Amino acid sequence: MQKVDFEGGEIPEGWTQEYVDSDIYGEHPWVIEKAEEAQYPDAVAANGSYFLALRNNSTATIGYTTRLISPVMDLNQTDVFQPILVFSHAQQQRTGDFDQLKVFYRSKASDQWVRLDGRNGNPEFNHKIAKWQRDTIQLTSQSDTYQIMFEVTDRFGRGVVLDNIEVRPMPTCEDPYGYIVSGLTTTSATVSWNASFDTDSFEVALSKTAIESIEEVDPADLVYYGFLKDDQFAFSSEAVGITLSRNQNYYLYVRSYCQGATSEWTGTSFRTKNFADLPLVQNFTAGEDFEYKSGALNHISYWSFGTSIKREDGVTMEYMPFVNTNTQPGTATAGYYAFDQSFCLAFTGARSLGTSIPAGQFVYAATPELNVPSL
Ligand SMILES: [Ca+2]
Repeated sequence: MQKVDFEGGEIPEGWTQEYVDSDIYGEHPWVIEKAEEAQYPDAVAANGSYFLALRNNSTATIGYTTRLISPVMDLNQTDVFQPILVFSHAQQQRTGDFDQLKVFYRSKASDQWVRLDGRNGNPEFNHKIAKWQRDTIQLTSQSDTYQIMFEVTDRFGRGVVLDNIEVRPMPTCEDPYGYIVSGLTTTSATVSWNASFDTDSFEVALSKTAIESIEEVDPADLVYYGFLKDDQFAFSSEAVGITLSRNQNYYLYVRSYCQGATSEWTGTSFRTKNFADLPLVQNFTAGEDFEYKSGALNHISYWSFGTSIKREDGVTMEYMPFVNTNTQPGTATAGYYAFDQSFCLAFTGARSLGTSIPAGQFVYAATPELNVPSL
Protein backbone atom coordinates (compact mmCIF):
# COMPACT_ATOMS: atom_id res chain seq x y z
CA MET A 1 0.00 0.00 0.00
CA GLN A 2 1.04 3.60 -0.26
CA LYS A 3 0.34 6.74 1.74
CA VAL A 4 2.00 10.03 0.86
CA ASP A 5 1.31 13.36 2.54
CA PHE A 6 4.55 15.24 1.62
CA GLU A 7 5.04 16.29 5.24
CA GLY A 8 8.72 15.32 4.98
CA GLY A 9 9.08 18.43 2.78
CA GLU A 10 10.24 16.42 -0.22
CA ILE A 11 8.88 13.98 -2.78
CA PRO A 12 9.14 10.54 -1.13
CA GLU A 13 11.58 7.95 -2.41
CA GLY A 14 10.36 5.81 -5.28
CA TRP A 15 8.13 8.48 -6.85
CA THR A 16 9.49 9.61 -10.22
CA GLN A 17 8.68 12.29 -12.81
CA GLU A 18 8.51 12.07 -16.55
CA TYR A 19 8.51 15.05 -18.92
CA VAL A 20 6.46 14.37 -22.06
CA ASP A 21 8.13 15.75 -25.21
CA SER A 22 10.75 17.51 -23.12
CA ASP A 23 12.73 18.30 -26.29
CA ILE A 24 9.86 20.63 -27.26
CA TYR A 25 8.57 21.89 -23.91
CA GLY A 26 11.53 21.49 -21.57
CA GLU A 27 11.40 19.98 -18.09
CA HIS A 28 8.80 21.34 -15.69
CA PRO A 29 8.86 19.36 -12.45
CA TRP A 30 6.33 18.88 -9.66
CA VAL A 31 7.61 20.69 -6.57
CA ILE A 32 6.79 20.62 -2.87
CA GLU A 33 5.08 23.78 -1.64
CA LYS A 34 4.61 25.05 1.86
CA ALA A 35 0.96 25.81 2.50
CA GLU A 36 1.41 29.13 4.27
CA GLU A 37 3.43 30.49 1.33
CA ALA A 38 0.99 29.22 -1.31
CA GLN A 39 -1.83 31.14 -2.95
CA TYR A 40 -3.73 28.55 -4.98
CA PRO A 41 -6.09 27.00 -4.08
CA ASP A 42 -5.33 28.97 -0.89
CA ALA A 43 -2.79 28.95 1.92
CA VAL A 44 -3.67 25.49 3.25
CA ALA A 45 -2.66 21.94 2.41
CA ALA A 46 -5.24 19.16 2.29
CA ASN A 47 -3.40 17.81 5.30
CA GLY A 48 -0.46 19.12 7.32
CA SER A 49 1.78 21.90 5.99
CA TYR A 50 3.08 20.63 2.64
CA PHE A 51 1.66 19.50 -0.68
CA LEU A 52 2.81 18.88 -4.21
CA ALA A 53 2.23 21.35 -7.05
CA LEU A 54 2.88 21.66 -10.76
CA ARG A 55 2.56 25.27 -11.91
CA ASN A 56 3.37 27.40 -14.88
CA ASN A 57 5.01 30.47 -13.37
CA SER A 58 5.73 32.13 -16.70
CA THR A 59 3.51 34.72 -18.37
CA ALA A 60 2.22 32.56 -21.22
CA THR A 61 0.95 29.08 -21.97
CA ILE A 62 3.78 26.60 -22.45
CA GLY A 63 1.65 23.48 -22.92
CA TYR A 64 3.97 20.99 -21.26
CA THR A 65 2.83 17.71 -19.73
CA THR A 66 4.51 16.28 -16.62
CA ARG A 67 3.83 12.91 -15.06
CA LEU A 68 4.16 11.88 -11.43
CA ILE A 69 4.64 8.13 -11.20
CA SER A 70 4.22 6.03 -8.05
CA PRO A 71 6.65 3.34 -6.92
CA VAL A 72 5.78 -0.22 -7.93
CA MET A 73 3.13 -1.49 -5.50
CA ASP A 74 2.17 -5.04 -4.67
CA LEU A 75 -1.61 -5.13 -5.01
CA ASN A 76 -1.68 -8.88 -5.25
CA GLN A 77 -5.27 -9.92 -5.75
CA THR A 78 -5.29 -12.41 -2.89
CA ASP A 79 -3.96 -9.89 -0.35
CA VAL A 80 -5.79 -6.69 -1.28
CA PHE A 81 -9.56 -6.62 -1.45
CA GLN A 82 -10.74 -4.05 -4.02
CA PRO A 83 -7.91 -1.50 -3.97
CA ILE A 84 -8.79 2.17 -4.27
CA LEU A 85 -6.85 5.36 -4.86
CA VAL A 86 -7.91 8.21 -2.57
CA PHE A 87 -6.33 11.63 -3.06
CA SER A 88 -6.86 15.34 -2.52
CA HIS A 89 -6.40 17.79 -5.37
CA ALA A 90 -7.39 21.16 -6.84
CA GLN A 91 -6.82 23.17 -10.02
CA GLN A 92 -7.64 26.83 -9.63
CA GLN A 93 -8.29 28.87 -12.74
CA ARG A 94 -6.47 31.95 -14.04
CA THR A 95 -9.00 34.21 -15.81
CA GLY A 96 -10.90 31.25 -17.22
CA ASP A 97 -7.93 28.99 -17.91
CA PHE A 98 -7.17 25.94 -15.79
CA ASP A 99 -4.69 23.09 -16.00
CA GLN A 100 -5.83 19.54 -16.48
CA LEU A 101 -5.26 16.42 -14.38
CA LYS A 102 -5.64 12.84 -15.59
CA VAL A 103 -5.00 9.66 -13.61
CA PHE A 104 -3.65 6.41 -15.05
CA TYR A 105 -2.50 2.95 -13.96
CA ARG A 106 -0.44 0.13 -15.36
CA SER A 107 -0.25 -3.46 -14.14
CA LYS A 108 3.40 -3.82 -15.10
CA ALA A 109 6.13 -1.54 -16.42
CA SER A 110 5.95 -2.92 -19.97
CA ASP A 111 2.18 -2.11 -20.27
CA GLN A 112 0.71 1.06 -21.71
CA TRP A 113 -0.74 3.51 -19.17
CA VAL A 114 -4.53 3.12 -18.89
CA ARG A 115 -6.76 6.00 -17.89
CA LEU A 116 -8.79 5.50 -14.69
CA ASP A 117 -12.42 6.53 -14.43
CA GLY A 118 -13.15 8.86 -11.56
CA ARG A 119 -16.21 8.96 -9.43
CA ASN A 120 -19.51 9.62 -11.23
CA GLY A 121 -17.96 8.36 -14.44
CA ASN A 122 -15.90 11.53 -14.72
CA PRO A 123 -12.75 10.21 -16.38
CA GLU A 124 -10.76 13.40 -16.19
CA PHE A 125 -10.68 16.48 -14.08
CA ASN A 126 -11.43 18.74 -17.00
CA HIS A 127 -12.86 21.71 -15.14
CA LYS A 128 -11.70 24.25 -12.62
CA ILE A 129 -11.46 23.00 -9.04
CA ALA A 130 -11.13 26.06 -6.83
CA LYS A 131 -10.86 24.27 -3.48
CA TRP A 132 -9.23 21.07 -2.28
CA GLN A 133 -11.45 18.10 -3.03
CA ARG A 134 -11.00 14.48 -2.10
CA ASP A 135 -11.71 11.85 -4.72
CA THR A 136 -11.79 8.10 -4.74
CA ILE A 137 -10.99 5.99 -7.79
CA GLN A 138 -11.42 2.23 -7.86
CA LEU A 139 -8.31 0.53 -9.18
CA THR A 140 -8.72 -2.23 -11.76
CA SER A 141 -6.46 -5.00 -13.12
CA GLN A 142 -4.59 -5.28 -9.85
CA SER A 143 -1.18 -6.97 -9.91
CA ASP A 144 1.94 -7.29 -7.79
CA THR A 145 3.74 -4.74 -9.99
CA TYR A 146 1.10 -2.01 -10.00
CA GLN A 147 1.74 1.69 -10.58
CA ILE A 148 -0.42 4.79 -10.72
CA MET A 149 0.43 8.00 -12.53
CA PHE A 150 -0.86 11.59 -12.26
CA GLU A 151 -0.49 13.49 -15.52
CA VAL A 152 -0.97 17.23 -15.70
CA THR A 153 -1.03 19.36 -18.81
CA ASP A 154 -0.30 23.07 -18.61
CA ARG A 155 -3.13 25.17 -19.97
CA PHE A 156 -2.04 28.37 -18.19
CA GLY A 157 -4.18 27.88 -15.10
CA ARG A 158 -3.04 28.31 -11.51
CA GLY A 159 -1.48 24.85 -11.44
CA VAL A 160 -2.58 21.48 -10.12
CA VAL A 161 -1.98 20.55 -6.48
CA LEU A 162 -1.92 17.08 -4.92
CA ASP A 163 -1.85 15.92 -1.31
CA ASN A 164 -2.69 12.99 0.91
CA ILE A 165 -2.41 10.29 -1.75
CA GLU A 166 -3.41 6.88 -0.52
CA VAL A 167 -3.71 3.46 -2.11
CA ARG A 168 -5.63 1.12 0.18
CA PRO A 169 -8.26 -1.61 0.22
CA MET A 170 -11.87 -0.51 -0.05
CA PRO A 171 -13.08 0.34 3.46
CA THR A 172 -15.81 -1.82 4.89
CA CYS A 173 -19.04 0.09 4.72
CA GLU A 174 -21.32 -1.46 7.27
CA ASP A 175 -25.10 -1.21 7.00
CA PRO A 176 -26.50 1.06 9.73
CA TYR A 177 -27.88 -1.11 12.56
CA GLY A 178 -29.10 -0.97 16.17
CA TYR A 179 -31.68 1.79 15.68
CA ILE A 180 -32.92 3.49 18.85
CA VAL A 181 -35.86 5.91 18.82
CA SER A 182 -35.75 8.52 21.57
CA GLY A 183 -37.20 11.92 22.38
CA LEU A 184 -40.56 11.02 20.89
CA THR A 185 -43.15 13.83 21.20
CA THR A 186 -46.28 14.73 19.23
CA THR A 187 -44.17 16.69 16.71
CA SER A 188 -40.57 15.42 16.92
CA ALA A 189 -38.37 12.37 17.22
CA THR A 190 -34.69 11.44 17.37
CA VAL A 191 -33.37 8.18 15.96
CA SER A 192 -29.81 6.99 16.52
CA TRP A 193 -27.95 4.00 15.08
CA ASN A 194 -24.59 2.28 14.79
CA ALA A 195 -22.38 1.95 11.72
CA SER A 196 -18.73 1.46 10.84
CA PHE A 197 -16.23 4.21 11.60
CA ASP A 198 -15.15 4.33 7.94
CA THR A 199 -18.40 6.17 7.23
CA ASP A 200 -18.08 9.66 5.73
CA SER A 201 -21.77 10.51 5.78
CA PHE A 202 -25.24 9.03 6.00
CA GLU A 203 -27.97 9.32 3.40
CA VAL A 204 -31.32 9.62 5.15
CA ALA A 205 -34.91 9.36 3.92
CA LEU A 206 -38.01 9.83 6.09
CA SER A 207 -41.42 8.79 4.80
CA LYS A 208 -44.99 8.47 6.07
CA THR A 209 -45.33 5.20 4.20
CA ALA A 210 -43.13 2.12 4.02
CA ILE A 211 -40.86 2.20 0.96
CA GLU A 212 -39.82 -0.77 -1.11
CA SER A 213 -37.07 0.89 -3.15
CA ILE A 214 -35.76 4.32 -2.19
CA GLU A 215 -34.17 4.82 -5.61
CA GLU A 216 -37.62 4.82 -7.20
CA VAL A 217 -39.12 7.39 -4.84
CA ASP A 218 -39.31 11.06 -5.80
CA PRO A 219 -37.51 12.93 -2.95
CA ALA A 220 -40.37 15.46 -3.11
CA ASP A 221 -42.70 12.74 -1.80
CA LEU A 222 -40.54 12.23 1.28
CA VAL A 223 -40.94 14.02 4.59
CA TYR A 224 -37.15 14.50 4.65
CA TYR A 225 -34.26 13.57 2.39
CA GLY A 226 -30.64 14.54 2.87
CA PHE A 227 -27.12 13.71 4.03
CA LEU A 228 -25.90 13.80 7.60
CA LYS A 229 -22.25 14.12 8.61
CA ASP A 230 -20.55 10.99 9.86
CA ASP A 231 -20.00 12.14 13.43
CA GLN A 232 -23.71 12.23 14.24
CA PHE A 233 -24.96 8.64 13.87
CA ALA A 234 -28.42 10.07 14.53
CA PHE A 235 -31.32 11.84 12.89
CA SER A 236 -33.17 14.54 14.79
CA SER A 237 -36.31 16.01 13.21
CA GLU A 238 -35.74 19.23 15.13
CA ALA A 239 -32.09 19.51 14.06
CA VAL A 240 -33.05 19.28 10.38
CA GLY A 241 -35.92 21.72 10.92
CA ILE A 242 -39.00 19.63 10.24
CA THR A 243 -42.18 19.34 12.31
CA LEU A 244 -43.72 15.88 12.43
CA SER A 245 -47.45 15.17 12.50
CA ARG A 246 -49.09 13.94 15.65
CA ASN A 247 -50.01 10.25 15.96
CA GLN A 248 -48.39 9.45 12.63
CA ASN A 249 -46.34 6.44 11.53
CA TYR A 250 -42.92 7.32 10.11
CA TYR A 251 -40.40 5.14 8.31
CA LEU A 252 -36.73 6.16 8.50
CA TYR A 253 -34.21 4.74 6.02
CA VAL A 254 -30.44 5.21 6.31
CA ARG A 255 -27.40 4.07 4.39
CA SER A 256 -23.70 4.67 4.98
CA TYR A 257 -21.34 6.41 2.56
CA CYS A 258 -17.71 5.41 2.92
CA GLN A 259 -14.71 6.25 0.72
CA GLY A 260 -15.73 4.78 -2.60
CA ALA A 261 -18.46 2.53 -1.18
CA THR A 262 -22.04 2.66 0.02
CA SER A 263 -23.89 0.27 2.31
CA GLU A 264 -27.36 -1.14 1.83
CA TRP A 265 -30.36 0.83 3.09
CA THR A 266 -31.65 -0.21 6.48
CA GLY A 267 -34.26 1.44 8.64
CA THR A 268 -36.77 1.55 11.41
CA SER A 269 -40.24 2.94 12.05
CA PHE A 270 -41.88 4.87 14.85
CA ARG A 271 -45.13 6.59 15.65
CA THR A 272 -45.27 10.10 17.04
CA LYS A 273 -46.98 10.63 20.38
CA ASN A 274 -50.60 11.54 20.71
CA PHE A 275 -50.89 13.64 23.83
CA ALA A 276 -53.51 16.34 24.30
CA ASP A 277 -53.36 19.03 26.95
CA LEU A 278 -56.40 19.76 29.11
CA PRO A 279 -58.94 21.15 28.81
CA LEU A 280 -59.74 19.12 25.72
CA VAL A 281 -62.31 20.86 23.52
CA GLN A 282 -63.48 19.23 20.30
CA ASN A 283 -66.26 20.84 18.28
CA PHE A 284 -65.65 18.90 15.04
CA THR A 285 -65.18 22.15 13.20
CA ALA A 286 -64.24 21.82 9.55
CA GLY A 287 -60.89 23.37 8.66
CA GLU A 288 -59.86 23.47 12.30
CA ASP A 289 -60.22 19.88 13.45
CA PHE A 290 -60.24 18.12 10.09
CA GLU A 291 -59.83 18.87 6.42
CA TYR A 292 -63.36 19.32 5.04
CA LYS A 293 -64.41 17.17 2.12
CA SER A 294 -68.10 17.30 1.30
CA GLY A 295 -69.80 13.96 1.73
CA ALA A 296 -66.59 12.20 2.79
CA LEU A 297 -66.37 10.18 6.00
CA ASN A 298 -64.22 12.74 7.76
CA HIS A 299 -62.18 12.10 10.87
CA ILE A 300 -60.20 13.99 13.46
CA SER A 301 -56.74 12.73 12.60
CA TYR A 302 -55.43 12.33 16.12
CA TRP A 303 -58.51 10.57 17.57
CA SER A 304 -58.90 6.82 17.24
CA PHE A 305 -61.99 5.22 15.73
CA GLY A 306 -63.26 1.69 15.27
CA THR A 307 -66.17 -0.70 15.12
CA SER A 308 -66.99 -4.38 15.38
CA ILE A 309 -69.45 -4.16 12.46
CA LYS A 310 -68.36 -6.13 9.42
CA ARG A 311 -69.44 -5.84 5.79
CA GLU A 312 -71.20 -8.71 4.10
CA ASP A 313 -67.85 -10.02 2.82
CA GLY A 314 -66.50 -10.14 6.39
CA VAL A 315 -64.25 -7.05 6.19
CA THR A 316 -64.53 -4.70 9.17
CA MET A 317 -66.36 -1.49 8.33
CA GLU A 318 -63.71 1.13 8.01
CA TYR A 319 -63.88 4.69 9.09
CA MET A 320 -66.71 4.53 11.63
CA PRO A 321 -67.91 6.58 13.36
CA PHE A 322 -67.43 9.75 11.28
CA VAL A 323 -68.23 13.43 11.13
CA ASN A 324 -71.58 14.05 9.41
CA THR A 325 -70.20 16.11 6.57
CA ASN A 326 -72.87 14.97 4.10
CA THR A 327 -75.33 17.26 5.87
CA GLN A 328 -75.06 21.00 5.47
CA PRO A 329 -74.48 22.83 8.76
CA GLY A 330 -77.20 25.26 9.66
CA THR A 331 -79.94 23.21 8.02
CA ALA A 332 -82.83 21.39 9.62
CA THR A 333 -81.31 18.05 8.57
CA ALA A 334 -78.09 18.88 10.45
CA GLY A 335 -80.25 19.69 13.40
CA TYR A 336 -81.30 16.05 13.61
CA TYR A 337 -77.77 15.21 14.72
CA ALA A 338 -76.41 18.27 16.54
CA PHE A 339 -78.62 20.59 18.53
CA ASP A 340 -76.89 23.70 17.11
CA GLN A 341 -77.05 22.33 13.53
CA SER A 342 -73.24 22.14 13.35
CA PHE A 343 -71.08 19.18 12.40
CA CYS A 344 -70.84 16.44 14.99
CA LEU A 345 -69.50 12.95 15.40
CA ALA A 346 -72.10 10.43 14.20
CA PHE A 347 -72.27 6.88 15.57
CA THR A 348 -74.22 4.85 13.04
CA GLY A 349 -74.48 1.28 11.80
CA ALA A 350 -73.37 1.95 8.22
CA ARG A 351 -71.63 4.47 6.02
CA SER A 352 -74.86 6.45 5.71
CA LEU A 353 -76.52 8.36 8.50
CA GLY A 354 -79.74 7.11 10.00
CA THR A 355 -78.74 3.43 10.11
CA SER A 356 -78.94 1.83 13.53
CA ILE A 357 -75.99 0.06 15.10
CA PRO A 358 -76.96 -3.64 14.97
CA ALA A 359 -77.62 -5.36 18.29
CA GLY A 360 -74.49 -6.71 19.95
CA GLN A 361 -72.12 -4.57 17.84
CA PHE A 362 -70.16 -1.50 18.90
CA VAL A 363 -68.73 1.67 17.44
CA TYR A 364 -66.15 3.75 19.32
CA ALA A 365 -64.22 7.01 19.26
CA ALA A 366 -61.27 7.59 21.58
CA THR A 367 -59.54 10.84 22.48
CA PRO A 368 -55.73 11.14 22.48
CA GLU A 369 -53.87 10.39 25.69
CA LEU A 370 -54.72 13.24 28.01
CA ASN A 371 -51.89 15.09 29.64
CA VAL A 372 -53.36 15.07 33.14
CA PRO A 373 -50.48 16.97 34.83
CA SER A 374 -51.44 19.96 32.64
CA LEU A 375 -54.46 20.34 34.95
CA1 LIG B 1 0.32 17.36 3.24
